[in-house]
Amino acid sequence: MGQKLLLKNIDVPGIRHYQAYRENGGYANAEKAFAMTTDAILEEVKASGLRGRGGAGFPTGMKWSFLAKPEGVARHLVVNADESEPGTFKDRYLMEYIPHLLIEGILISSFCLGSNTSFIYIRGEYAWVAEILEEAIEEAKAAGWLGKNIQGTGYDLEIVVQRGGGAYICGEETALLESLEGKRGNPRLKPPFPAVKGLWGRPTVVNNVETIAAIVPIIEITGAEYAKIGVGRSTGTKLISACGNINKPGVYEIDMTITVEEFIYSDEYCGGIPNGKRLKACIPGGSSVPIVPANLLLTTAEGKPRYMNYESLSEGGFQTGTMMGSGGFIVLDEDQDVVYHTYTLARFYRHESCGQCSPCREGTGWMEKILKRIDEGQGKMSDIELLWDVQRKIEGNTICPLGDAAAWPVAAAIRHFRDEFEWHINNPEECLTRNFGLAHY
Ligand code: L3W
Ligand code: SF4
Repeated sequence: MGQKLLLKNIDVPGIRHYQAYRENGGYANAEKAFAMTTDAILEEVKASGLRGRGGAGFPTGMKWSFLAKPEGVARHLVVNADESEPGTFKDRYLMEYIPHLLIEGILISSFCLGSNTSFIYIRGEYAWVAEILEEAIEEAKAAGWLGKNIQGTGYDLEIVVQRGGGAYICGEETALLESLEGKRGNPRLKPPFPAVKGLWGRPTVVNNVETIAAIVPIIEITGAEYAKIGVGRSTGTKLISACGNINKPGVYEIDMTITVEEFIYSDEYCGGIPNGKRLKACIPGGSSVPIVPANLLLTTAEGKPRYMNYESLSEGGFQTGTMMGSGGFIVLDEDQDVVYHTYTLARFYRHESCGQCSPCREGTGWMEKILKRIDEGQGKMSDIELLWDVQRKIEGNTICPLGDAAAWPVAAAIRHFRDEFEWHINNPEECLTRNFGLAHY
C-alpha cells in the first residue's frame, strides 16, 4: 500500500466540512507556515521537487521563484480547476470530498506568494463542486482562516470562485486569465509568462488544484521528506483518475514507484480488465497524450518494466513512449476500435479549438473529416498519409498546446495501429455494423 498524503483522510466522516477537517489536523500546516518566512516556505516547495499536476509537470518551486515582484503592484494566485481533459476527474474528487485541503493549500501558497486575492477558476459543468467550495470558503472565513488579519498575523486573503462557461480551452492558463478578465478565452502568446504578466497584467501564478493541495503535506512533512517519496524527478504522490475497461474505475493516489502492470491488474488499484478480456492499449495521461499499445505500455522498447511516473511513461520519446500528462488513465480492451476513438477525440479537439491559429483551426477540422470517413468505411489508403501530413503540420506551429494535443493522439494511433486504419479501408461493410466503443471517458 503506497503512502497517502492527499487522500489520507478522505474516508473520515464529515471531512468535507471545517469541523472534521480541523479535528484531523486541518489548518495546522497553515499555522506552521505562518510561523515561517515566505522565503523559507518557497525553499520547502523547491526542495520537494513538486511538479505541476495539470499536465506539463513544470517544477512548482521554480515557477513560484519566477514571480515578479514590482513595487506597489498586486500579485495573484489562480488555481486552475477547469478540469476538462477527457479521462481526467481527479481534481473534482479532491474539491468535492476534501475542499478544505485545497483552501488550506491556497492559504499557504497565497501567503508565500504575497497574493491577497486568489482565484479558483472552476469549469462551469462542476456547478455543484463550486457550491461545495463556496460553502467551505464561508466555513473557513467564519473560523478566521480567510478575510482580514488571518489568525492575528496581519495577513489578508479573499478567495474568489469563478465558474467557467464550458470551453476546454479555458484550462490553458492564458485563456483562463482572459476568461477571468471577462473576455473571450483566447490563449495569449508566451512569453511573457503569467508569472511576469498575468491577470490584468499583474504577476500571477497559475497552478493546478492538485499542485496547490500538495503544498499542505509538503509543509507538514518538509520538502526534503516529500522528495524522498517517489523516484527521480517524480517526487511525492500523484492522483490518477482511472477509467475505461477496468474493474475498479476511480481516483487513486500512487507514489510513482509502482509499475503500470501493477496499477492495471492489482486489486488495490484498477483490479484488472472485465470479462477476462485482453489489454489492447492505453492513454495514460488524459486524451492529449500519445496512445500506446499494451506491449509498449507495460514494458519499454528495451523490455524494461514501465513505471507510473513522468520519466518512465515518456521513455522512448514519441516513437515508443507516452506521457504522464494530467493522470487521466484510459484503458482500452481488445474489443475497442482505435480508429473510432481517435475520431471521437479529433471531433472533441475540433470543437474546442478557439480558432486563432490556422493550423489548429483548419487542421483539427480536416483530421476530424478524414477520420470520420475512415471510421465509417469510406476512406482510401491515401487518407492515412494525408492524415499523417495534416497532424505534422499542426504540431509545433500553434499558439498554445491544444494544437499539439490534437495532433499527438492521431500520430500515435497511425504509428501503432496502422493495420486498424487499413482494416477499416479494406472492410467498409463491417465498419457500418460493428458496435465498438466505451460508454464514457
Ligand atoms: C515562467 C518560464 N513560467 C514555463 C510555466 C508556464 C506554465 C507551466 C508549464 O500546458 C500541458 C499541455 C497539455 N517562466 C516558464 C514558465 N512556465 N516556462 O510553466 O508550461 P508549459 O508551456 O510547458 O505547459 P502548459 O501551457 O501549462 C499544459 C497538457 O498539459 N495536458 C493538459 C491537460 C488538461 C488538464 C485539465 O483539463 N485539467 O489537465 C495533458 O497532458 O496538452 O501540454 O504555467 O507558465 N520561463
Ligand atoms: Fe486556439 Fe488552437 Fe491556436 Fe490554441 S492552438 S490558440 S486552441 S487555435
